[in-house]
Amino acid sequence: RRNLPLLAPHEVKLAKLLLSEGQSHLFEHWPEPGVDDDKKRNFFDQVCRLNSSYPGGLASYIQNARKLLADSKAGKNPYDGFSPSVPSGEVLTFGDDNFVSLEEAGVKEARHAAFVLVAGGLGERLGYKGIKVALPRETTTGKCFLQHYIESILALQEASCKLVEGECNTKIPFVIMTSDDTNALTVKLLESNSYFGMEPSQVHILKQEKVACLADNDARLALDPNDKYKIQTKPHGHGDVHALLYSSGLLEQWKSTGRKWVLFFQDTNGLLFNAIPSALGVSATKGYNVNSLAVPRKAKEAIGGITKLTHVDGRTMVINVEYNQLDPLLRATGHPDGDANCETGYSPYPGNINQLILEIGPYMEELQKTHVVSPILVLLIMEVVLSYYATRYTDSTKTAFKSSTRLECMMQDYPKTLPPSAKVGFTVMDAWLAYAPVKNNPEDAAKVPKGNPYHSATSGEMAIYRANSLILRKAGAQIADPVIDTFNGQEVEVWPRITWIPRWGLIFKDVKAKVHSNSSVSQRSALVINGKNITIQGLSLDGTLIVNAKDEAKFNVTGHIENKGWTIQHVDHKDTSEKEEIRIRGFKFNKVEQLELNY
Ligand code: UGB
Repeated sequence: RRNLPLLAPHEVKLAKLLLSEGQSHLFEHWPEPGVDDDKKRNFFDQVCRLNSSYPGGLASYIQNARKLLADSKAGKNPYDGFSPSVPSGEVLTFGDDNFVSLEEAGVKEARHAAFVLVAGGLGERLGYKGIKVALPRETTTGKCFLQHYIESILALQEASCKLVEGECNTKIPFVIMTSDDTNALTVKLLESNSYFGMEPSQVHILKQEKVACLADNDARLALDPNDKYKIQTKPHGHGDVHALLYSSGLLEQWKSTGRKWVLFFQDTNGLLFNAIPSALGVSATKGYNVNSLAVPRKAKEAIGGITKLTHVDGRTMVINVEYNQLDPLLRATGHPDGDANCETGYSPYPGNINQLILEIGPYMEELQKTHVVSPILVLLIMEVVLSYYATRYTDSTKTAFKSSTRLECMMQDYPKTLPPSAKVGFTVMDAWLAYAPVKNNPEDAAKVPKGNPYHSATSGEMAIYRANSLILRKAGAQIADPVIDTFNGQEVEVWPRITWIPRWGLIFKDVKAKVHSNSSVSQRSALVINGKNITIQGLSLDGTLIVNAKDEAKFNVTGHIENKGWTIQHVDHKDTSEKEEIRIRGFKFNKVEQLELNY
């Protein structure tokens, strides 16, 4: 009180709140009134924001934190009473009849969907300075992730609308959750590129707020190391998306206009839209309230494992167990090898790729119910696990943290709030088709155990070429085998650099209809298909070919095309003369010669 300047009534209230929650240390270093008064007022502005952005306010945040930190210190197992077993789900095989009919069912449903991209994360593991959605998905065309996502949603919208008799004006809503770390750059990227062809009214930005960091087990708030009048803050995890969708009114609006599905996805998976149509088809045909996408998982891979948990009282749930918790859980429940591969060479627990499809009706009802009972219940249920995830101690006494911690919540924990009657399922697809995130920096990627995926910019781009080559092969074309090369210390397969716009090859049936088996592409080739109605018949490509056809223009690519093409040049990740987005992938193209056809 001695050090406080004259405060407004709401500031007095906040000061009292902090003091009653054991936070007097925040004021201890404050000089007498008259000194730094502006900074002190700014401090209260920040406290006010932190107080209003967390359900139940700061007091609730601090109390939750204290409880979770005590549990963590006591080594309480978040899965106490549960034993894990391998769940059963839908396992799809790319290109077979079941897959093709699920894709068609998914496209039909797409006009009733809304897409939600969680893109508030800092990308600490990648260490890239910009926002991750602005990174090129591949550098043959240089199109960024966000452009690819938007073009994919628009292609789905167009294809889905075509299936409706009469007029269809559906505009699939697209939500991007940002944070203070990503918001301005995301908005700028959209605005400076005319929303990549999407109508601006289709795009909704929801910004998540950060939460206060915690300095010790008493949940004393941490001060910013660079500013003693500021509380240090960090993102609260992707789980914020549920509360934001609910409180923004978007869910209500979607439900009242007949939308049926919400699809959540992450910032840098360039293969994701290969999996969306069939997975949505699974949700629709199986009537799943929740459908998580999964891929075969290598033991110890940094993706969560989808696990069936059975409680001693008989309750069961199918849920993601985060990658750092699966091993201890297995060891504690009679599996001495912990998180290990089985005879297939993979972990028996499918890997969660954090692509969720929720049925809007039950989702909305659940959030409404939980909101009415207690606005913080959803968060609480989801946060229980996360204090374990975020807190690292300096030693076994568990008194000091390696760095300040905070509560976090994860979007895939949503099913934990559901009653046992909910229809929760998952769909497994091949990783080559569905999952190639860009999460790890070159140094860390190079240390990944041999055989496990790198999840780097290098592997993320090479995975696109591999997937597209394999899809064309399945469609009958002769695509040359890859060569093995090493970039930034990572050994990868280098397939022909084949890319296409989503309108060209949204589902396998489209690709099959446009590619004839008498076509071939050599390993050193690059092929860019940039037009909806381009067909490939009798093409023999050995070099670089870019085909552009406007709008609905029909164009058949044929004949033998040979040129010097684009060679691949190695780039060292430490070579600062190259742009960061090139350095992190470890290669660039030397565009020696190409043929560009415009129609
Ligand atoms: N994100 C936010 O929008 N806000 C935040 O506060 C934090 C993140 P990471 P993570 O698919 O490989 C997840 O950091 O959390 C966004 C799953 O939990 O890339 O380590 C962020 O922008 C895990 O089970 O991943 O691990 C990004 O788009 C596993 O499935 C997304 O959230 C793993 O992803 C994910 O953030 C995976």
